[in-house]
Amino acid sequence: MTHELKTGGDRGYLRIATEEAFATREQVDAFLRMIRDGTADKGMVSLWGFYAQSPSERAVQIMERLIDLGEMRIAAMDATGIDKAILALTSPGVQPLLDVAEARGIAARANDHLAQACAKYPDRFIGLTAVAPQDPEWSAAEIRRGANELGFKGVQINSHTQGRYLDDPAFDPIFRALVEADQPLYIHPATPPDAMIGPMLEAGLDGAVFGFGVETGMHLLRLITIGIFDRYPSLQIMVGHMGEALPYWLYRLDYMHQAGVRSKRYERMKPLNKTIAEYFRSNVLVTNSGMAWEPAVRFCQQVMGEDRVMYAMDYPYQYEAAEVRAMDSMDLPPETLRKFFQTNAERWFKL
Ligand code: 1DF
Ligand code: MN
Repeated sequence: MTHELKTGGDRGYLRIATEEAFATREQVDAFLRMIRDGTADKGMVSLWGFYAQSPSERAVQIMERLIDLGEMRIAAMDATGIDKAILALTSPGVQPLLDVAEARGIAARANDHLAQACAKYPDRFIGLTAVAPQDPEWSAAEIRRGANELGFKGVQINSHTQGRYLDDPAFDPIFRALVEADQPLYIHPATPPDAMIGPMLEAGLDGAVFGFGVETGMHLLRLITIGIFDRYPSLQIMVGHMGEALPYWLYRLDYMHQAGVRSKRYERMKPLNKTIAEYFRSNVLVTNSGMAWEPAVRFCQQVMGEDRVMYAMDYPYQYEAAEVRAMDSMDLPPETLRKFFQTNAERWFKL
């Protein structure tokens, strides 16, 4: 597994990486200010207290790579054979900001900045719209601006917003705008809110190692069980990290969910039009960000269908040439590999 990594499709497919992060200086400065003035939640202190302040090689290199949307990133993509990157403002976006006007401003300027980079490298960069869910109506308008004026191909929300989840009816304008624009929502992880993070934090398990996935998987389950896809049957929701473990749980989720519905144990748990597993085959898309692991890729393809599993690198957090080679070398038919790396992303992001 030491083949050369080239862009241009020498292996029969382009590589489109679908969960790639950038940051803006003012975003990180806002995080740092919140860490210093005591308004940051525990997760931000843990995550951005590390990346924005640690002198470790990992933190310093990731900060430098996050801020760059120019030649350094293009060179990194060239070196690992990544033809196109689908870029989004890094987690948690502007969602923890308490000053809503500041949150809107930083998100809008990040969107403008990303649009400029996409215009400069139109064959390499594709943008996702950043929003400030603290203001759902503004976010809906920004989704329309992203789709209609900036050329963006979807929207990224970094899980909870100050402990609030998207199944709260207050966020409905965001879903209406998504469906109207016919664009997918990528629910990217964030550190768990203070109400959830305690036992994870004390064990060092709050971040990408585990807490991210648990919290984001729960977020998607909250949306499914409230009936989001019955309300919006055309909506497509993407999650990374091989579905944040939910595909592996589907049998038990459906069994226990149906048992809960029948027994009327919870007021909130209502009958749905489909099983949870069926929604995974009609409305959920997964990427393999952070999970360059053939058994997990094949399992998700088997459970969800091979049209619903896409490649992601998660640059700069997991910039590993060996992982690209491992995914190239999966024991899959050429057409399935092409769907994984290229054509599923083209289809679902409408590239
Ligand atoms: C990390 C990983 C950070 C991912 C991220 O955004 C992120 C990390 C702040 O390793 O701390 O997007 N990730 O998706 O795996
Ligand atoms: Mn990520």
